[in-house]
Amino acid sequence: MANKEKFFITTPIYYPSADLHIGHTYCSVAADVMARYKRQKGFDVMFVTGTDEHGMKIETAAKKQGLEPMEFLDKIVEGIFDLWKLMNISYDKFVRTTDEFHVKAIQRIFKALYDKGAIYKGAYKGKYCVPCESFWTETQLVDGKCPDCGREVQDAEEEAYFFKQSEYAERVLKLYEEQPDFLLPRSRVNEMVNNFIKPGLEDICVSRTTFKWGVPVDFDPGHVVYVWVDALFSYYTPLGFMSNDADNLADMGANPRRTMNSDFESYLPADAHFVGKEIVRFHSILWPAMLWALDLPLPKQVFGHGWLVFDGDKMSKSKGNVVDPVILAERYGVDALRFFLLREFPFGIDGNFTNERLITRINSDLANNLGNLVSRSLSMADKYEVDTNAESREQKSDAELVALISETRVKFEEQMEKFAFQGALTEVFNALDRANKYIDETMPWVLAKDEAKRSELERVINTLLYVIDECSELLTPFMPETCGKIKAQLAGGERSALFPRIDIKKELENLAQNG
Ligand code: ME8
Repeated sequence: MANKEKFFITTPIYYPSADLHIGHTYCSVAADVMARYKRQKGFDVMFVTGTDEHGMKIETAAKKQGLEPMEFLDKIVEGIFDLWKLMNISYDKFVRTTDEFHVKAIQRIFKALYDKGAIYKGAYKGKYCVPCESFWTETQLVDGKCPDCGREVQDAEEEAYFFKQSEYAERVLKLYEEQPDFLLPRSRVNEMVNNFIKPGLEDICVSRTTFKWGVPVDFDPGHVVYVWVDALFSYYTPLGFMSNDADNLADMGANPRRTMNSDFESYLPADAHFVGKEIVRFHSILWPAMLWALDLPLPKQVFGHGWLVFDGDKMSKSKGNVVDPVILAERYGVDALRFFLLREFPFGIDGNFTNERLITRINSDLANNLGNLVSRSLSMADKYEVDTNAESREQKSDAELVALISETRVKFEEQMEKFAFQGALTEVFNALDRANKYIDETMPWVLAKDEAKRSELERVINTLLYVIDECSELLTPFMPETCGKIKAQLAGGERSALFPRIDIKKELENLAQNG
């Protein structure tokens, strides 16, 4: 274990202000696929996710329901555990920012930044967007509203601590220049430079006194730490960063992935942070600056993915136009949903979610292409009693398809390393397509009628099983359960259809009737 190459990946820690929707699921599925892919390649993977539980937004949401914040949070977080279990999200650590070890670590981090002179006390005057938990200056507002979400902002003035973000403008620019892959897709770099750095990077207010639901600044009672400082360091605190053994013994609940070990700091820094495009600025400006202030190495990559939109509008808990992943997973299967999310939408740009697209994709790729290939090939192997011993499969296979598979594997990995999930899946499905055509071309049912063609028949069937086996290995990170079933069927297990074809017309009518 000690000598294995490490891979540390994170999702954003989600606001548990309401149940999570398909947009959050999208990011967690992507990170999970990457984590599974790296594990499959032999990496020692650390996959961190969690919940961002402080701030005015949570305080307000709890109050609305007449609950104490913690009561409110526990219920929603329980639902998030269930959602990730349902979706097969193989995270290694789940951090809640209300965890005692995290709170203590954040207090130490805040003090360390203060002691180093990176944080100073001043007075804050400006605008605040409650849903985004973001401060804005007048000049940053768009038509007087929050530039991120377009909602109303409110006046805010208070004594506050500031982080000297302004000092890092040059260094951030140099980072983007010297490490062109630090922030992906590359177009996000221009957004950061033009919207935030060129207009003048300002110091950022990192404490509040107007509400209490946050990590208290222990050396200045009355102040709580700004949620983004609290949240960004939550990537590192569950690995023991700025923690100590006493904190580690803190009760982290019944979830086994919420315990701490001692050598986790060796995973730092992160290899990849997957984040939605609207929070790229925190990850590619504030986060590097705070890490520099503490003389810590930077994450290797930040990937700002697009939004899933519904009828052109961003899904959002507060707008109420959300798609529930639990309903979709129960109706169509977890793997079908996982697959659809990454096959249908290029990870770096927005994608329009519709039920029609989901069903069409399941039918075309999973039922017709993959599912048909597996069932046709296995039933022919059974019917014609072909010896399909896995060890000899490759030698007995058609050279053209063996070469195609090795090319597919190379291209697949190139795409995966760039987090281009759609591109990676396209490679695999092109190969599956080719295998389906190969059946039509070779016509095994004709070969089976002629004893003289027996070895040809065996070659064809072996080739098909070889392609299925190899493609299912590549698809495993995307569809772990389905690929497990394919492996079992290839090994002689019981035959069953993987993805039944959906009657799209009827299904859309059903959905329209049932909302
Ligand atoms: O921003 N499509 O939390 P959050 C795609 N707590 N992604 C979406 C989406 C959609 N429709 N809606 C939301 C926060 N997301 C902070 C993060 S990290 C240190 C702190 C994504 O619950 C969104 O883009 O509002 C973001 O990356 C993530 O869900 C969490 O959003």
